[in-house]
Amino acid sequence: MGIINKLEKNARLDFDDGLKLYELDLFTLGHFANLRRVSMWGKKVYFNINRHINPTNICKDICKFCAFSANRKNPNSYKYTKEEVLQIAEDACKRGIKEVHIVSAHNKEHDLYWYIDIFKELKRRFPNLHIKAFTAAEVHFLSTLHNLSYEEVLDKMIEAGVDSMPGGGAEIFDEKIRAYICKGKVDSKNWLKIHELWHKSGRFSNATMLFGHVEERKERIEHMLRLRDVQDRTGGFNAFIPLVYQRDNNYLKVDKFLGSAEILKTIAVSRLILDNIPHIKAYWASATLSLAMVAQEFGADDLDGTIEKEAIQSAGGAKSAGGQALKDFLDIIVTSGFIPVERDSLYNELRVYEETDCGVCQ
Ligand code: V47
Repeated sequence: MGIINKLEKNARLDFDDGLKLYELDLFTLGHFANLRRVSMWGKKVYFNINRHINPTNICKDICKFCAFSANRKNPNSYKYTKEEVLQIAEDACKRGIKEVHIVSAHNKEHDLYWYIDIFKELKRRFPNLHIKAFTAAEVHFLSTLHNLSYEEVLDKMIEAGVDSMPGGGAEIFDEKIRAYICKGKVDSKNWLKIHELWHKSGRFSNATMLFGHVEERKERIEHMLRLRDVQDRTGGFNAFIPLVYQRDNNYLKVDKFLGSAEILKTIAVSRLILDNIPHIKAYWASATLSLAMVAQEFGADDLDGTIEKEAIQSAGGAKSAGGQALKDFLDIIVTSGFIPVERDSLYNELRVYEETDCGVCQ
């Protein structure tokens, strides 16, 4: 069956189909991805009101693509105290944030019990605050540090009040590329295993893919297919987040850099291949807000959140350090012909905005 035929029949796509999708012209591909997106979410664009907290940038690993961790290119190392993390969260809660997204560098001075104290205290003070914490790479690091199984680390996270896991640390699953860009980090099998175990405990997580560096289309497709396999078994991934590689201040030498068309194609391909993951997030901090908004016509249905302070993409050159004002989300969503929907971390709808709620319409 030809690729267009398969798309028209909503047939499940395989690896070769993924390559063929990329060969389609941007608008044909976008048309099919948008049909799929509209059939699932209509004209809704999801976002949440959240705060990112990165307690330290002192890392035992040196991922070549990472500009956030302290190294020769980023001499500004930092390490928050527990009280500082709690204070940041408390201030953010006063401003109405509903989720803290806590991820960190791999630093043995901030061990599992250091974080557990923070999670427990956060839940004590703010029982309704959603704690999204620890990438699978951190779970792997902490399990090695304490000689605990993954299950034991995950159980301790649950006991301390962690609600969901973010999708970071996935990078690109291809092991040859991993060995080159992030040697020493959790391998792809274990990244997937940790999420599968988390899902089996009845909880949800997200999955990222870092693209636009040394990988090729075939590795992106393989990455998506491996996620789809896990999702067939667990149903625990809420969102797929293709992260656009930021090129500044790191050790990865990349001559070519991706144009918008390839970014949009990758988002569209992910919508079509990942037929079992409900949401595709065009992460504004890595794609820019305007391209993330265009991506809503190419399969994405989510922008991520207001973030308040963004440290990872911005270290690599993105203009995301100060987060995003809610008003800007609302205005750009409405002027693009979509409906802004504030969601919680698990995609329950909290508020569907009417045009008259938004500054642009007043
Ligand atoms: O895992 C590091 C990536 C990720 C660079 O789950 C880079 O909802 C681009 O995972 N260029 C952390 N990306 C961010 C992340 C995330 C973000 C938003 C929402 C969610 C979610 C997860 O950032 C890391 C790594 O893959 N990263 N360096 C860079 N130069």
